Amino acid sequence: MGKHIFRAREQVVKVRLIGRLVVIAGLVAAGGCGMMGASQVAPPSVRPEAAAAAAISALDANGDGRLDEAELAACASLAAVVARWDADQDKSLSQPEIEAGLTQMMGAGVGLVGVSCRVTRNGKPVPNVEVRFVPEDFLSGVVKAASGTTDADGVAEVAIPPADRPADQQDLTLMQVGLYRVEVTGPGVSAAAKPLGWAVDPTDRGGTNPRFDLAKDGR
Ligand SMILES: [Ca+2]
Ligand SMILES: [Ca+2]
Repeated sequence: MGKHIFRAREQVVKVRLIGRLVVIAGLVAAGGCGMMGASQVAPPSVRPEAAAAAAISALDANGDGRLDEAELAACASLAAVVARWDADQDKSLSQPEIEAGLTQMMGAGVGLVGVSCRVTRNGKPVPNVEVRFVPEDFLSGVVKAASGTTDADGVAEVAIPPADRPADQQDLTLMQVGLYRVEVTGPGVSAAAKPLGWAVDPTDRGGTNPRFDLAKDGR
């Protein structure tokens, strides 16, 4: 637990330094580092045990109780966290591993996060496309969808609708912690392309800002 808190706090410091993390709730309890946000927004009320069970139920095609590489191909956000969540290193995610990962992710106490999503094709920015982050089905109803449009640099600030943001944060682009499939739509992007995926996870040392290159899978 102490390690998880340390990692979360380290990430928080890192994110704050680049001005991306705006609201922190629950860190008083988790890390004792004091009130850091103007208002408190709780993490989404995800129940890790139920969400992990729902993920296995939906994705475990061969019924062995865990999600292997082939099964994870249907869920890009879980595929993106295998390296960190696969505790027994069998290249599969079991229900307890998913539950533990979600518990850690939500346990960081972060309500809303600023996420910059960069879209490129062969390394070049793709402007004017919409990136839509849709919560995975096993988190739907709890985690809200978020979206943004890429600028000339191919960067979209991804946010939930203003109506879902606190009154004092209407001018900030923020979204919730969670696992998302990412739909990229716009001129020149194949509508039939398989969704990408991303975990908005404040405990990920790699950060919360994804980068997608559309050429990688032939989009
Ligand atoms: Ca399986
Ligand atoms: Ca495993």
